[in-house]
Amino acid sequence: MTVVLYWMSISHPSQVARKMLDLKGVEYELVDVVPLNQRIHLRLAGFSGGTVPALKLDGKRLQGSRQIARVLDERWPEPPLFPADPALRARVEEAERWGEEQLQPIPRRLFRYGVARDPQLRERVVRAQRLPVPAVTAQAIRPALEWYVRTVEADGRRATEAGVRADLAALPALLDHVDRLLGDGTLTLDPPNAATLQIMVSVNLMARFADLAELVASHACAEPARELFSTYRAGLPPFLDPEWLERLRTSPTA
Ligand SMILES: N[C@@H](CCC(=O)N[C@@H](CS)C(=O)NCC(=O)O)C(=O)O
Repeated sequence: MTVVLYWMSISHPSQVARKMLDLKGVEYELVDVVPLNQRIHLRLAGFSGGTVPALKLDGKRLQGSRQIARVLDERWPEPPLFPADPALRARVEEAERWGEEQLQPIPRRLFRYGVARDPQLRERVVRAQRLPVPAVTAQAIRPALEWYVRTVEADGRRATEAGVRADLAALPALLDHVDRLLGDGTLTLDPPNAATLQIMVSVNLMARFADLAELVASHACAEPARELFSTYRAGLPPFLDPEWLERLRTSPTA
């Protein structure tokens, strides 16, 4: 049996896939995909899609954190990522889908907006990723970043100013929803289910963005998110317009 995870350490759905393998106690090989090279690298490795996480399992190729969750749970049932009770399972699956479609795109979009618009942030990220000749690389990747800025995510938004401002406006209510899912037991912590992992990784990443740290810390989900993904290091210094953040602080749901 061979298990190979194609991942990027900065990618939050990649962190979910790795965490699931670790929880199941599966031995696996890790392949680091260089950021912005996903499409080429994964096609060369025989995958049909161009995103991480991607998993080779006994010759089968799987992509997407939700698909990977299901296949791993079938193959290694303990500890379970989904509850056995059908009604409970439906709740967890719905929360997981919500986490992937509504929450997961937000930190990715803010990140893309920041690195596309802020040259200093871009160079800092390039250095942190140990890409060669950082100053030159930071310039060279601009066209690719512009392409990603225009990409429409599952929630219909792009990494433009309008998209990012819509994210900031939506975020307090989304984090309140995470707290409710924790409070009503949909998101379990011991063991964490697939929805917990899918959602908490995004909460964790947003807490590591200096601009959002205060907002996230004011929610109950901040603590379990930090504990679950304590080794995930992908922070960003402030890069958003302080005026937008001021509105976030004074918005009625914040
Ligand atoms: N919803 C997918 C998202 C995967 C995804 O978009 N991964 C990003 C990194 S966080 C990626 O590889 N993007 C490359 C691209 O879209 O070309 C999942 O949960 O696996």
